[in-house]
Amino acid sequence: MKIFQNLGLNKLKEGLTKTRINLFNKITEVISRKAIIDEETFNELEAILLSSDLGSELTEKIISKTRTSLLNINDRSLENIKKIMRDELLSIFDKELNSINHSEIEKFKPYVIMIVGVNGTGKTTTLAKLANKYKLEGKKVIIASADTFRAAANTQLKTWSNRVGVDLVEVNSNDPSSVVYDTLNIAIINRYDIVLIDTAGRLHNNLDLMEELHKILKVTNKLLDYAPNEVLLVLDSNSGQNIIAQVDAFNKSIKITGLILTKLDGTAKGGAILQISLKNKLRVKYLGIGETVDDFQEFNAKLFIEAFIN
Ligand SMILES: Nc1nc2c(ncn2[C@@H]2O[C@H](COP(=O)(O)OP(=O)(O)O)[C@@H](O)[C@H]2O)c(=O)[nH]1
Ligand SMILES: [Mg+2]
Repeated sequence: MKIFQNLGLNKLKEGLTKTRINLFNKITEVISRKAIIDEETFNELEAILLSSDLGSELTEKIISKTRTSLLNINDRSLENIKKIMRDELLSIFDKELNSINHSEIEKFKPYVIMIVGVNGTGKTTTLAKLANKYKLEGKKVIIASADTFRAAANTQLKTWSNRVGVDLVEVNSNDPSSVVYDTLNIAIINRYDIVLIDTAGRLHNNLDLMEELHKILKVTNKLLDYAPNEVLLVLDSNSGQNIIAQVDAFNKSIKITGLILTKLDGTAKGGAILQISLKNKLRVKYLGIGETVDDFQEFNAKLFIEAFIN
């Protein structure tokens, strides 16, 4: 277990390499250049945190805490300054957002998860990763291929379902809600544990597409009054501040229950997710750190923040 955790942390660190090197180099540069820590240092630290997309509110809190702590503490080493920043960030998270409640899943059969997000963020890949995770946990998993918008989408999902070894129903329809209807019926009759619904990459300013999401929700709700159990919004970490607009738009239109951040392996701006999660009181549930089904982790604020300001 310990080895596994270390592996996970290393992978996360690897994934956050760009963000970390970016932050680390800049912070080191600012601190070691100065003989004393003065107001200018704090301004520079503030600018560094802002550049990683932490946002002004969160940055302000961290800087203000660092300033007061340093007034009372003699140790002004780089290590200590980073520790103060890390601890403050973590305490904000601990107060606001606790960890995932896994026992919920056992209470529903099937437990229905819908994956949404704009085009290319990694919805289908993430769905495959989730399918793999649940399959490995011994769950009976079925996929609803409700991205009927793109011809290649179903083929992509079919390939994933074969590779992972979970089921996908072929529904001969271009209507996403009828794909969901048929898949859910099969899931109910055959006592599946988990239904994963893939959806089309919708532009968040495209009302027609949002309308389509509503139709899927309606059908789901008609068959199972408690469903969907989760609506997970997939965000590409390369999008930087733009993910704020995406969360706002989706959250306005449908009730998002959690966030998944993908492509952390290729960005220097991992901070935006912390900002968004706090602002919207939305839990980050998983992280995507590569293209294979294993490049997937449950979000752990402590590990994330440690890898972030290392
Ligand atoms: N590096 C990296 N690539 C990813 C990750 N997640 C998805 N991708 C890639 O992003 C591209 C779009 O993914 P896809 O799942 O088809 O996005 P969708 O349009 O939202 O369904 C594909 O090339 C994926 O392999 C990730 O965590 N890291
Ligand atoms: Mg897709």
